[in-house]
Parts: sequence; C-alpha cells; structure tokens
Amino acid sequence: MADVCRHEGLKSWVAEVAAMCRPDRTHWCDGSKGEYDLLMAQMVEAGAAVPLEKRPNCFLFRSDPTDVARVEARTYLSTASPEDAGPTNNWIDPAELKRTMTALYDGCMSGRTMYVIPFSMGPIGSPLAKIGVQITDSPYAVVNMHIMTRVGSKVLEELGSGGEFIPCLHSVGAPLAPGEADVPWPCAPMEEKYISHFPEENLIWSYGSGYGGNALLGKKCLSLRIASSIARREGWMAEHMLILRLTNPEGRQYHIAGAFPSACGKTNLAMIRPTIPGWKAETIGDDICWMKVRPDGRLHAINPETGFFGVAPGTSHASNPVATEMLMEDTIFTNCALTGDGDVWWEDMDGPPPDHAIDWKGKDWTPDSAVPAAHPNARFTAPASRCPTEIHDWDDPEGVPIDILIFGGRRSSVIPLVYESFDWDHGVFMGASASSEATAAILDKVSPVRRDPFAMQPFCGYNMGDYFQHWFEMGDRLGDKAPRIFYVNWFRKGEDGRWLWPGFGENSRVLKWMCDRVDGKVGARETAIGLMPEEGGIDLSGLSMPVGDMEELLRVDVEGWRGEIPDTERHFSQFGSHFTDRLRAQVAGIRKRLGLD
Ligand code: GTP
Ligand code: SPV
Ligand code: MN
Repeated sequence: MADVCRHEGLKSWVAEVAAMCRPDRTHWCDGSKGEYDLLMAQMVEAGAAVPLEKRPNCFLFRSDPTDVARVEARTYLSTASPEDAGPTNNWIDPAELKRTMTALYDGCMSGRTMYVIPFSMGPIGSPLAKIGVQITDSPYAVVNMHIMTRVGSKVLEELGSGGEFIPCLHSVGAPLAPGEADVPWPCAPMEEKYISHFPEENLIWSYGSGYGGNALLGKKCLSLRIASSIARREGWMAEHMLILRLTNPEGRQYHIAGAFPSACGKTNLAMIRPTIPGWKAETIGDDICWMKVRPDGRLHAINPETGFFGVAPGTSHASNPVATEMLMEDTIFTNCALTGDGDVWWEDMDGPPPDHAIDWKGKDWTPDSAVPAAHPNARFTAPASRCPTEIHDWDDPEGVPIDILIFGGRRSSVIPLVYESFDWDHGVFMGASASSEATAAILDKVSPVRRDPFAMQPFCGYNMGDYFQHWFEMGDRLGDKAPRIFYVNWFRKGEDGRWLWPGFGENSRVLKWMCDRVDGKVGARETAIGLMPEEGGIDLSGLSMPVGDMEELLRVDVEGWRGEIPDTERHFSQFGSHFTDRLRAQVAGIRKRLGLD
C-alpha cells in the first residue's frame, strides 16, 4: 500500500509521525475484507474481541470503564485567537497545545502497530467529499473506520500526488514496554486525554481515548468540527443531522434532514417504519449531513459516512425493527452484555432479560443486579449496506434536495410535540435556542437542561455566534427555495412520568403533517412560539391515545415558555460582538408575543 501512495506530503507526514510516536511497525490500510478479517482475528486472539455465535461476523468489545463516551471537557478547538473558537469551545493556544501533546505522543506507540488509514467522507470523487488520513495505533479504530468510511487504495488514487487531505492523528496513549502484556482496551487516564482540532490548518490530534467520536476521527472531528469551519469558508453546511426520504401514497418524495442532540433520536427517525398506511421511509444518513446549494438553487444533502454508530440500549423490534434486522450480521458491538448462548443483550431489548449474562464490565449479571447489563452509551457499528431501508442510490454524489429541516431535543416539559417556524429567520432562532436534557452520550456532567443550538454545541468548529450568522446567510442565498423549518419534541412526559407521545414509528404522523404543510394541504394556527397543527391536523387514525394527551402535547405552555426566555438570553449573551442583530430581532419578537414586553 505504501507504494500506492504517490503523495510526498502524505509520506513525509507519516514518516514524521512514526519518528515521534515510534511504533514497532507501520501498516498502510487497503480497506479490504481480508484486512478487516485479519485484524478482527488478531483482536479475538488477544482477548480484546469476542465473536458472537448467534450473529455471523459480529464481535463484542468491552471498553475500559473510564473510556465509554465522548469527553467534551477534554475536547479542544485550538485557533490563534480564542475569539475564533468562541465561548462554547474549550480553547488552548495552538503552540502550547502542540507542545503538551507532542510530549504525550513521544514514543506513545511503542510495542504497537501504527495504522495509516486513507479515507473519504462522501463518495470518492464527489464535489462534496473530503479526504482524510487517520494514523492510529488502535486496530479497533481501524475496523470501525472500515465500516463508517470509505477506506483504501481508491482514496490514495483520488488523492494523487498533490491532492488535499485532512491529517487525523490518533493514539490510545498506552505505550507498551518491551515484553509488557497488553490490556483488552488500552487508553490513557482522563487528565491525559486530548481531542484537539486545529481548524486553521485542517488538522486533528486525538490522544488517550479509544471510544467513538474520540477515536473514529472521520466522524465528529472531521465531518463536523473541521468540516463546519471549512463549510463556513466555502459557503456550505456541515450539520449534526439525519437524512431521510419519505414517500407519500401518491408517490411524491420529500427529503428531510433533522438535528437532534446525541442520544435524542436521530438514528431511530432515520430508520423509521411509518405506521400510517401508504407512507414509505428510506434511510440516507443517521448522524451527519453535508449540504450545498446546487445549480437548481436548492439545498442538496449527502451523508458522508458509510455506516451507523448507534446507541444500542432501547433498540428493539418495537422501537426500531429496521435496526434490529440490520444488526444480525457484520456488526461490531461495544459495551453490550454477553449472553450464555453467545449473543448480545441490552436494556429494553425484545423479550425478558436473560437469567444470566456477562455485563459490559465483564462481570456476572442477573436481572436482580443493581446495575445495567449494557452501558447506557453501548453502541453498534453497522454498515449502511446492511440497513434494509437504505436507499439504493444513497451515495449519489449529487445528494438529495432537502424539503424540510427539523430541530429538536429531549424535553420532558414545556416544549410541544411540533411547531413550525414563521419563516427562515424564525427557524434560525428555533435552532439557535434549541435545548435538551442530559444523556449518556457524553461522559461529562452537564446541567439537567442545556442549550444545544442546532445540536451542534459540542461540534461547531468556530465561534457559534458566527455559525448563527452563517445560517442566516445560507437562508438569504436560498430565498424561496429554502427548506421549511420545524421543531419537534418526542420526549414530553406526563405528571405521572410516562411518555405522552408513543414516538418511534408513530412519529410518521408528525412528519406527514410537515409534508402536508409543505404542499399547502393543511392549515396551521399562529401561536406565540410558531405555527401549530390545528385540531385534527395531525392524522391520528388507528392510534388510541389517552384522552387529553394530544391537547397537552400541542398546548402552548405560556408560563413555561416565559421561563425559557431568560436562559436563552443568557446563552445568547455569551457571544458578545459575534451575536447577530437578526437573532436579537427574533428574541424581541418572541418576548413580545409571549407578553413579556
Ligand atoms: P447519537 O448516535 O448519540 O447521535 O444518538 P441519536 O440522536 O441517533 O439517538 P437514537 O436514535 O440512538 O436514540 C437515543 C435514545 O432515544 C434511544 O434509547 C431511543 O430508544 C430513544 N428514542 C429515539 N426515538 C424516540 C422516540 O420517538 N420516543 C422515545 N420515547 N424515545 C426515543
Ligand atoms: C454522538 O455522541 O453524537 C455520537 C456518538 O454519534 S460519537 O461518535 O461518540 O460522537
Ligand atoms: Mn450523533
């Protein structure tokens, strides 16, 4: 493979990294099945992976108990001026951060193999694609990258001798002394973990963690943090969104992109099986969406990934039958429980829990145990090609034209099931003021409800105030071809703590209302917070719901909303001179509509 590389810049970067990290050997990944199988066999042999008897070509990994999710407190955006990172990112001066990390990288791969992974985010050769090269000492990262991205020689061919690539350096930060035995999941202690981004030179340096977005650098690091900063410069959008195609009974297609924070329902909505007769849904992406204005003047989207790194707990036949089918073969499971007959298990899977299992920490577990068998952020890594609802032309380099944008979050009170923006600017306000309750997808303790603008709080690669402005500017370019904007909350609870909305497949009823709005088939009532379904506007045929629940789900809780405003204003105030007048006008508007002024 090294001889396929004609790119002197890449070769010299690989040589520099090898000199610094001093691995025992270097392996250039070709992305082949043979390579995947060999690495997997080596990890099984080493005790890092367990093959699952019940599922062909599936493997279970258990992470170190301290390395189970993204760590936002150890994630850095390093720009010459702190103002360019903005108040929502952790900032360290680039020279200082590189000094600190260089000291950590010094000899960090000793006793290990250094893998060089050339990968493409987006179809190779697409005008929307970007090439990255990840160097890593984690074979677990390599097999995951095989599933999540397009890896291999074709990428090097596309790169040629002078193409641009985004260097992504990763080490688990656990050098081995001569003769020292490895552990199943090597990683560094928390205070040595750094997930660092240098957007001014399109560079990623990650150290100390082997888990998810900390280690699969094509995902959040490249496709969101670095890509969003490139997108701003180049005039496109890199968003934390699922992409879905919905077809109505008459055959009309709608393309929907939706931004919900981590563990708030993107994968589930992307794989929705509509409960309303005649409607069909197809999956395009479940986490990341790159959008460009194409010559037709519309916003076209691609999913730059090739797999799904999804939350396992809660995935069942009832909630997500599509994923359940997808996960039967060719899947990597991380931090799930292992059953006696060689299958995985997690909380809220179908059927009763097993009498006995090995939990995610490798300990004996029974239904009487006080702890969950699977970690709440246990994940599956599955190839998109295994998804039964994946559209056949999902990797069309042109992307799909977006009709509808959705924002949302997990809120047990106040925020109604659905509302629509009055216009683009109001939609930007809805995205910018989005909020959600904490989930297990991040390790840090965050406040019970946090503002998570556009679900991008942890992923925006520049000053979030400028990001809001970028959204306004995209709207100006799109004009009357702009997608319509909606806000949803599937997570409202009653006073007795139960979900008020059945969710999952039934969410198709809400999507149908959106499509009907786009086509002008249904009206809406104007409220202080936006346009809302009229009585009977949402098709509830065939669904039985407790009396009063729908009224509650679509009620504008004026007192509750008034209570939201100070927190929103506090959140906005941190952007100082980067805050845009157009958002200020939106705040003034909602204050007035809520009778606060
Ligand atoms: P990341 O991969 O972290 O970005 O998460 P995600 O946004 O893709 O979330 P996902 O679809 O994996 O859902 C996270 C959790 O929310 C799971 O436990 C789901 O079962 C649950 N969930 C998803 N959709 C719904 C819904 O409509 N209603 C309810 N009550 N729960 C849901
Ligand atoms: C998320 O947290 O939004 C994820 C998981 O999709 S990770 O890849 O770890 O970021
Ligand atoms: Mn995600």
